[in-house]
Amino acid sequence: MQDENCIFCKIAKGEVPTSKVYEDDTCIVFDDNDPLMPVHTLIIPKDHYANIGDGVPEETLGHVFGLVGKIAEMKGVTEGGYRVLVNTGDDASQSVKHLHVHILGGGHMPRPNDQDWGPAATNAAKYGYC
Ligand code: DGP
Repeated sequence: MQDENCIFCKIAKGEVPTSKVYEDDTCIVFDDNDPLMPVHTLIIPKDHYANIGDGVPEETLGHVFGLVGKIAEMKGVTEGGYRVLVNTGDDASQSVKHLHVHILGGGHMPRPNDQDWGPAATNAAKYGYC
């Protein structure tokens, strides 16, 4: 299951070079090309699913998330801690429509809060958005 126009499918097939961290039959793991943190790595299934809710088999989901700890260890962020993030759909600003799990670490990350979320935030009025 591939989408010929999908950049992550092209990475999975080896058609686009990337800084690969790990690969097995189900997944490929590579560093984000626009890192937000010193460690910013993406785990993707090789098969194309637009997002986490796109009928991904439980076995595949289990495999993807089962890799998180291993990759965090490989990237050296288990001691300091790390953030696992799955943007899903437009409201979450998902930019690549192929399921991917972000692993972010290598420094302190404040909690995202309503102030960062603009007019859609529950306390938008407090910050003068409405
Ligand atoms: P998201 O906003 O959750 O859809 O994150 C997509 C991420 O994918 C974003 O942080 C940048 C990264 N990305 C997009 N295209 C490429 C690429 O061609 N190579 C690599 N390594 N990362 C990419």
